[in-house]
Amino acid sequence: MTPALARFAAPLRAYVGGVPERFDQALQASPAPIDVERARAQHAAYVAALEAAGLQVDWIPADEAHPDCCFIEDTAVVLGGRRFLTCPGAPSRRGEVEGVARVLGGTHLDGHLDGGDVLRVGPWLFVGESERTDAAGARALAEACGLELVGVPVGALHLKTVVSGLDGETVLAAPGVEAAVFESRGIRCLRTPEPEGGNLLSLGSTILVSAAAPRTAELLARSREVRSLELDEFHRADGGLSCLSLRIPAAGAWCY
Ligand code: CIR
Repeated sequence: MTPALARFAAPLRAYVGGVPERFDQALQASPAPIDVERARAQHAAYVAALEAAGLQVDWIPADEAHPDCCFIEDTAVVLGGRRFLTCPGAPSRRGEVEGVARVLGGTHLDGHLDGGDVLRVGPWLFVGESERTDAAGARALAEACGLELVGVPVGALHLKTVVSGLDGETVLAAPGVEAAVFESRGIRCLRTPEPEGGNLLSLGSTILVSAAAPRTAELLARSREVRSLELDEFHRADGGLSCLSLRIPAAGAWCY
């Protein structure tokens, strides 16, 4: 099937990465102490929420050489029934890909790209022009999966730090994100009042929202079942809901 014709559907499966002992040495924009045991408890609740939403969860063991390895979304992209392995923008994270490749398989992409910068909506591949993703990485992925590349300037770590997909034609964006790039393509762009609300996970009838974004949860709870999760240990390492898993759609479908 032409990738652009795939339908939107909730993910069926997800890969998660174990939280390593050295997670307290993960990359951070602003240094803040991380409690690894508490992070593991928050991660367990996250996995339980994925399972409660009906996803089959498969684990990739923690890689003790790489403190950021639980942010598995950045190391691979699954699109159009194909699995792509990235070369993450941060040099210290590039070694994470080997462990993911052993379980997932897939094709290595040229250039640098973090999965957190990739948001597919219908026939478009929105890719954050962040400090982690370069033009070669974005182009390599778009060409390999046959989708139209739309570069999005990003003032955050990743595109999906501030924009998430809600359904097949709607995204939710944090303050400061230019809505025109989506709206000019017929994609509805809802606004969240909170920066932390920009990263959420839409899993069919359930939406996972960070407990750091209560107003976003309230807004979405008007029409969907919302679960709030405590993720502050991951927020301290600049991560959120999407980066902790790699979601796999059904054959012929795409998901967030
Ligand atoms: C990093 O700086 O790479 C990690 N500490 C956080 C990665 C978060 N990933 C994501 O939002 N997709």
